[in-house]
Amino acid sequence: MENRSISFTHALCRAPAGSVTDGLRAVDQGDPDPVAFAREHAAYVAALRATGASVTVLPALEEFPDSVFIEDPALVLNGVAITLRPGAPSRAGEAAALRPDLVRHCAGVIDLPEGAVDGGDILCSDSEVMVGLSARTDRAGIAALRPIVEDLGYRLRLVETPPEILHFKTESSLLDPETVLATPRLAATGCFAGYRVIETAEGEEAAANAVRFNAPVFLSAGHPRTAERLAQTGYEVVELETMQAALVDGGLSCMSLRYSMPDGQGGA
Ligand code: CIR
Repeated sequence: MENRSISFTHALCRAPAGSVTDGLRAVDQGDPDPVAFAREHAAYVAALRATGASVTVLPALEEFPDSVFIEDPALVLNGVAITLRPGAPSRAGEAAALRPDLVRHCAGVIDLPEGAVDGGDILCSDSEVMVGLSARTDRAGIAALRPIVEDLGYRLRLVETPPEILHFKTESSLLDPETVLATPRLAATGCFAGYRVIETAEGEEAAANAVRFNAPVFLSAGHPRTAERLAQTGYEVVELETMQAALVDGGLSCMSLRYSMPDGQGGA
């Protein structure tokens, strides 16, 4: 399917749990407020739906404080779900908890057999799946993922995530099949050779975790110069609040699993 990396018929989201106050974070800047988080999340879901996609919101999982970040335990390619192996011990059980929903909604489910891979380290274009080595994603996981991805018709490319970055996609996102939005520090590694790269404006690095979902690019609010750059390049920019997610190192891409199903399938 053309533009399969930016055109989606479906998304799965998970409501934030009250326990999101215990979510993992590199630097403590205070706990998120579950009520405000739920409000931000509802606006996010509404924005995805406004593009015409069918969006299912799964119930909160109190036993997994970070489970609102549903991108990390799975990846869906060509309608087929791959359960991943989140690298943080407190998140390891999220893939098994999500699996029955993937069976219900997707064309098939394949389990990553070994290693560690977080979905936040995976950036997909139409033809390739870039997977960033990180504190959460290891070589064994990437090696196990490679044949699965290749069977689904993509190339897999291992890339390095600079050590101070949580996930590869914390500092990058796909704007269209040939264009990436990235922080200058990630772009400087050269990992996006062959892509057009638009860099976030100085001091607006947190804008790099954007989401192209059908027509719009969803951008974290409060990054006006990056928003302007994207608008001037011709993208339809829609800003969304991410203050609560940011307190636990989350952003826009982390809060949905985006995929497409042939007419009449999926979204059960
Ligand atoms: C974690 O550390 O796992 C969560 N607090 C944040 C996960 C963000 N997910 C993502 O970037 N894909």
